[in-house]
Amino acid sequence: MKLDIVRQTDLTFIIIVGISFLLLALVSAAMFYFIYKYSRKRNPVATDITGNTSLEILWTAIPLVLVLVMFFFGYTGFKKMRNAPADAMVVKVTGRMWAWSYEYDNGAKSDTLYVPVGKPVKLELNSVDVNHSFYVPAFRVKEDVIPGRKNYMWFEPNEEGKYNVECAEYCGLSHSYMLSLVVALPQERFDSWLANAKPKETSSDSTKVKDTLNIKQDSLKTK
Ligand SMILES: [Cu+2]
Repeated sequence: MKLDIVRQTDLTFIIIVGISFLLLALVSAAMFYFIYKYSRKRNPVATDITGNTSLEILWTAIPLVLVLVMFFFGYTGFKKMRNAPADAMVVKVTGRMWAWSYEYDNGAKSDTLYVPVGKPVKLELNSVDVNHSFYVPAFRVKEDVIPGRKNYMWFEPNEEGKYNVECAEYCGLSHSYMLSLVVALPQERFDSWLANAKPKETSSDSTKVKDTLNIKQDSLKTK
């Protein structure tokens, strides 16, 4: 089953793209019709066209309704995305060049985000260096992660599985490697994972990679 926010985001997208295509078709059809009707061959002397009040009203009213429809879907979806349920589980997310790390309320740390299925999760987003953007395409959520500024997002996975996390804000040399995973587990399996998870730094491998990259970055700076 699709998540509420996923359904609403996709619907909003389809409505806006649908309206755009409809307008493209109408404008193109009118253009070709006028090219035909008012070509020099059929209409050698330019026709003097003056205002048309009912047309003016029509092409003001219809776009107004269309814009209000788009605003309605956009705003109701946005409001849902910005209002995390009060009982959400809070996880602190830290973005750095070039990895994500997660900290749970018992102090456990990981570089994969483990969450229980069927429970809202609120992520508190923070960056220690430059601007990043936390993006989980499967849940249709994306938020800027800015140093010195608190930001948040929430979602509620309703199916067990692995979901990609990407950085959606170009943040330096290895931006494209700034990938991670959301792993949604059944509640009991999540509980036992959390109970066994130790407060530790992200895995030594990724630290090693980061160190090499930092050296490269530093040597670039000195040039
Ligand atoms: Cu980034």
